[in-house]
Amino acid sequence: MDARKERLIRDLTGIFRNCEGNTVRAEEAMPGCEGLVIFEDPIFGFSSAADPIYLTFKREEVIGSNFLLPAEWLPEARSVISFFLPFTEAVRRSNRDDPENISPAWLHGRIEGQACITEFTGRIENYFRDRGIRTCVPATDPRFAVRTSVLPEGDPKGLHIASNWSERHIAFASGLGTFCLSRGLISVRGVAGRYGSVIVSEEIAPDERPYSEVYEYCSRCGACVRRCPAGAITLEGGKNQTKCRQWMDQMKIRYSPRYGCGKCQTGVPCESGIPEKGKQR
Ligand code: B12
Ligand code: SF4
Ligand code: SF4
Repeated sequence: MDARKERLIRDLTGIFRNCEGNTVRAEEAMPGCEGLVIFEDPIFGFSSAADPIYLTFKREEVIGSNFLLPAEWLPEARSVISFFLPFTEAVRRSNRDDPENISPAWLHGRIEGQACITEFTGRIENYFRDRGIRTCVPATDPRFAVRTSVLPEGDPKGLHIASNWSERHIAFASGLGTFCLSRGLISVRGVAGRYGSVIVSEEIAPDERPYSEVYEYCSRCGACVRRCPAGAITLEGGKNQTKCRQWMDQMKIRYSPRYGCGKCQTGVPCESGIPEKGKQR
């Protein structure tokens, strides 16, 4: 890796370590969660804004025509920085045992964890802007939108839910990991965590994608099928969006003002690493 990129990764990691939102504050903490650290250090992946893979995301079977290319978000776009923030062992462990109830730490990971990502991407933007480089964070851009369409009757996926900037697809393009049966993106640090990204006008050497297949890292062990309380995942059909979303709507009522689930991402062989093929948890 070139020295410039190494220094950039060191700087960005340092920026993350200064994010106050990575620790749950007393005034927002659910019982037992005060001082909880949500994420471990990020891992990064880089891609060229002109990578032809981004054009393929406009195909309806991948994301759809609503997907906006990096240059549609930021006309001067040169590179895309994608990152994965693995949940700490404390967050992951908390959601493993109870098959139906979502742990307070996981709920914090969903809500305060996303707020921490917003803080992190905001600080990354300041870092680049101080150096005269233009940036865009689609996740916090007013143009960000999610489109939902009903698939033809009999399609096991139920709905096609597609945002105009899908963090998992960006991470896939940037060499961070591949999709899996439960539809998460498995990185070398597993599936339990969250993704984010920043588009910049600076040229940064892209990373290679160390895979060739969309679902390469998934062992198809079926553990997520057994874990899902909504019966939303099958080995034959993958994840049914309608069932998952309906379950999530119930969780919004049960845990208001928070929500979340992630049973398919904890207590499974892909929780914190690439699963070994042929092994069950
Ligand atoms: C809408 C949404 C939801 C919806 C729909 C989920 C979904 N999978 O689309 C609901 C409410 C159900 C949901 C639930 C959850 N979500 Co959600 N959600 C999103 C959101 C906002 C947009 C998703 C999106 O745009 N999908 C786009 C569609 C097209 O994706 P897709 O259908 O899965 O894509 C398939 C096709 O592209 C196909 N394909 C076909 N041909 C080809 C060719 C190529 C080259 C490729 C690459 C792919 C491909 O492969 C893909 C996988 O099957 C993202 C944030 C973001 N902006 O990205 C978070 C996000 C996906 N959610 C996330 C999480 C963590 C969750 C939950 C665990 C909730 C929680 N925190 O407790 C659950 C997990 C559900 C699950 N098993 O996936 C994380 C995923 C982290 C990870 N490790 O993968 C994200 C990325 C948020 C984040 N910032 O990290 N979510
Ligand atoms: S639990 Fe097994 S089948 Fe499910 S996503 Fe992980 S590796 Fe794939
Ligand atoms: S988030 Fe929950 S309901 Fe949705 S697929 Fe995963 S385990 Fe099932």
